Amino acid sequence: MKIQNYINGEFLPPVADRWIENYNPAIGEVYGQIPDSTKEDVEKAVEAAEKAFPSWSNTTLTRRSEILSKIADLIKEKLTFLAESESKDNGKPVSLATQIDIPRAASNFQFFANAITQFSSEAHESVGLNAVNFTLRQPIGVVGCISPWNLPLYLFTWKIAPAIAAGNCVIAKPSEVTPMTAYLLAEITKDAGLPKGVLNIVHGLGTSTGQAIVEHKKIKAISFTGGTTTGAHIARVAAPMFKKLSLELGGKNPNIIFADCDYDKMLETTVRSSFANQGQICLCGSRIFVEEKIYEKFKKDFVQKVSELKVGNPLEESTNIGALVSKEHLEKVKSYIDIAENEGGKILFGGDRIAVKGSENGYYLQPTIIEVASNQCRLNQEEIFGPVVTIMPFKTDEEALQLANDVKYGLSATLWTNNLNRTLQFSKQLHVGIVWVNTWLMRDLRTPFGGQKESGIGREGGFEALRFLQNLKIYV
Ligand code: TXE
Repeated sequence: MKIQNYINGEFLPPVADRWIENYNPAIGEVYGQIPDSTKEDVEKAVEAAEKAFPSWSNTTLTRRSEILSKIADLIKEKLTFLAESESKDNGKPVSLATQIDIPRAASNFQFFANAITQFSSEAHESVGLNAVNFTLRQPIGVVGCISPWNLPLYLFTWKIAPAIAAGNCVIAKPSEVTPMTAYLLAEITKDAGLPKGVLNIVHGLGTSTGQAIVEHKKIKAISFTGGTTTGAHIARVAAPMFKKLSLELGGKNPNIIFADCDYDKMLETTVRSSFANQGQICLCGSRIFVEEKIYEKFKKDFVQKVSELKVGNPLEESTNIGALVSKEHLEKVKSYIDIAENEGGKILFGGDRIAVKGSENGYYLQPTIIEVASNQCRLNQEEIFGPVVTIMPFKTDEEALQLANDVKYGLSATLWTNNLNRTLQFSKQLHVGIVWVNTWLMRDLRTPFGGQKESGIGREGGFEALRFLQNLKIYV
């Protein structure tokens, strides 16, 4: 199957007629091709977006909202097909795609369909001066959305929905590793009546197609989610053009467990926060710190629970852990297990590839738990982004806080305790964008999302996304 670019409302092959192979990670085989787009394709997309902008930015909020709602409805109607397509493209369990990824993609559109009707410019009366100051928020123009492979449609729509709701026209590039659901979304937006040129989807490699988007002078803002190294590169390219940037990058999140927590809930949630989506979520709690008093018990119980997880064909409902996204990524994750062995880490569970019956060439890895002696080891300092977690004990609150913050990333943290004072202290002092207390991965779509330190800059979600995607002007 050949995926096409979607430019100016039409499905088009890449100008240079070059193609990239698309793999099904569950079986390790090519099942399609995607455009290897060049600058010329991006140029065509920008022309279409520029042409569509005057009309789209003047389209009433009611109409924009209707179209976004319709897109949400169509995603829901096609839930099963989209979930199966996502699972095949990415290797994630179809159950996860059905319960989380695809419903969230629909919610992203529905949320911004509503939010845009409640979003407003502001006016401030200068009392006594006989003047009113208007703070006008206007769409930027053509914006770029670049998304990763871990939550393909979920993160693609997380960027596109607010961008078009805010009145912009979009050049979007999904990850070349997982292009399928973005391709399917194009048809959906067409059926929902989104005018041609408002959303243009250009497929291809990061270093060529993505680079062309970031370099294009007429693309005034970039919303990017991906690796920290790529984010730093994008910032360097975009800075001389003074583009607006929102960068949601990597994480190496602490999961801090105190003896006074609700143990059973903590254990069950920690299995999820460690291995959901094969550990390929920037919010996974990959560094587990456990209060010494319960360390040995936790170790035993955690290993037991994790050993019960079923690694297997992602299309089987009973599968807990599917395939990693690509061969390259599997090798990268596996290399960290080798590093652990050299660094003196002790593998408590897992560490090996798995040959799943009937899919022996798929990219499967056992969920892996490694006990480390120091937070300074590479395993605790670098983002592995796979089904690998480390554990180590701590004695005091001060030590736990120090360990949690002693890393270059600052995306999220999870805290397990029933002590209110400790909760308040940690929530204030953790250097992260989101702290979960006695829960994980729960977030109201109205809240601003993003990280500190090398986890990125800017906030997306709720009105923050709309603020980022509009320009401000004051007139008096
Ligand atoms: O991501 P990239 P990769 C982390 C994770 C992973 C590592 C590398 O640790 O192992 O990053 O993954 C596009 N200009 N995360 O290499 O390269 C690319 O095509 C413009 C964390 O797959 O950052 C894709 O669409 N675009 C993360 C997107 O950027 C470029 C999710 C992300 O790819 C580009 C994914 C360029 N020069 C990986 N180079 C998270 N925070 O959730 C690449 N791209």
